[in-house]
Amino acid sequence: MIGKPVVLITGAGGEIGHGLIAHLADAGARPVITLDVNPLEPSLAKKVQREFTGSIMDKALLERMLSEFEVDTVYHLAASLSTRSEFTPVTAHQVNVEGTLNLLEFSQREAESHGRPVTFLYPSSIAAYGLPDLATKRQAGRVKEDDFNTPSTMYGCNKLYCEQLGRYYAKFYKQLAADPQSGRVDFRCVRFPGLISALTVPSGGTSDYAPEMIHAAAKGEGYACFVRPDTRIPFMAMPDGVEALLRLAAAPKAALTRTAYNLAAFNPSADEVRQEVVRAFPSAAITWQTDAKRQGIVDSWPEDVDDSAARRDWGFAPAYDFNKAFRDYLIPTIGSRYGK
Ligand code: AKB
Repeated sequence: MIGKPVVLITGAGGEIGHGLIAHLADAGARPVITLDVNPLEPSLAKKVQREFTGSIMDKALLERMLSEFEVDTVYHLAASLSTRSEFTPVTAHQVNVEGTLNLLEFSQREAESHGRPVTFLYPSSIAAYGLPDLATKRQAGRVKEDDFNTPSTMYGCNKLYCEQLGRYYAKFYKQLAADPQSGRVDFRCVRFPGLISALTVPSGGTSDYAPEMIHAAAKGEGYACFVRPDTRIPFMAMPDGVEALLRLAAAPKAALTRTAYNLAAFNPSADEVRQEVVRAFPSAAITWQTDAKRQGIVDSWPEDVDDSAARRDWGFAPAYDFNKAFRDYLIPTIGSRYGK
């Protein structure tokens, strides 16, 4: 198989992977190989050149992939999200940090053996922030990348550290060696807000209340929202998330002034999401049942982020604002998904 460079997507069966595989397959330019702990849905599997079912912790499997494929781009999407990670912090650290280290090392070795850099796309998160209290959150406004980097969750700590790990591989890897090997991994990272997909329902996250509310209403099911109505964090429609990854991957390296970029699109309160859902699905039965602990996590995330660096350096420009996301993406796509 060595010969034609391929794109590797880890965690390919997850929310972002769905959109990314479809996009890369439709573009047809690059063969895609995938790694996920679960087999891909048949509709996705037929779009990829080779599907590996296994763990990012399995070094023997990564070794096999290294020997069989020339990978020049990695989308490392596999992760344990914020709510799930709080129940099993050590496992979360293994998956989110050790797993990422395995993929960075895999990329370094791919780059060394093929003599050109591997572009490594990494989705970090607004969970990398930790605002100390609600008053600070409300005053902070659009938070910049380097402010409030004091996360309160295992997932947030993992994401923030892996941003630094990627920067280390890109700029300082083995800096004391006789023949330093940095720059082989071209690490590029976005800090995603909560993502809302019409095609998949997330699991294990804490921003999940918005997508869960929408999908429940589309299915005709009631939903008890686990955060207060005034809760506000940034969100983005999934097609903009996928487009951002592709655009950052394609950006000229010389244009990039950072390794980690904030992204933002819209930031409704939970009640504004409810109002929009009720407008689309008038029989939606949404109630409020605050889970104080999960609320504490969401309250530590910013109300909004400053994404001016992404807009300036690589032309990030989300197509969907709040109304358009509902009108042109979520409602038509979710409606047909559940036969409404
Ligand atoms: C989560 O809720 O854990 C994720 C995230 C904000 O990164 N959706």
